[in-house]
Amino acid sequence: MKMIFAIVQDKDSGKLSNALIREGFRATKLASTGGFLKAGNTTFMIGVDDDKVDAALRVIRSNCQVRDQLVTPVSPVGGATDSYIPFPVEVQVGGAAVFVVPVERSEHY
Ligand code: 2BA
Repeated sequence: MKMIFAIVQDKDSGKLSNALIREGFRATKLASTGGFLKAGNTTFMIGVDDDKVDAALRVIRSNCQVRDQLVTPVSPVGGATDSYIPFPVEVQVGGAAVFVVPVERSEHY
């Protein structure tokens, strides 16, 4: 068995949730925050048998979109803030950051 951790944008979480249910996967959604953008995102925990991992990844892939997001850095690297003009930079977020982790044992009472 594997546990899939999929960090997705909030905008995709409803659609992904519905697709996982439709395809017969069980999932738990956690409200999370990206360390870099400090913006809300959603972490899905999806427990699956080994032979279902690829099918679950396909569902994630087809329901999560890559988006460009503008970020304004808080201060310049090096710390000289007197002449600093914040300049928005564009980063590409998602579709999903996915980690597949082995599960040693799973019990469900
Ligand atoms: P954030 O940490 O808020 O990152 C949002 C996006 O900012 C990232 O998109 C990436 O394009 C960019 N980014 C992140 N760290 C950066 C850095 N040090 N320098 C330049 N650009 C940077 P994604 O890679 O698609 O990640 C989306 C979210 O997935 C992340 O939100 C984070 O919550 C999670 N994530 C991504 N990689 C992870 C990892 N290795 N471990 C844990 N969580 C991860």
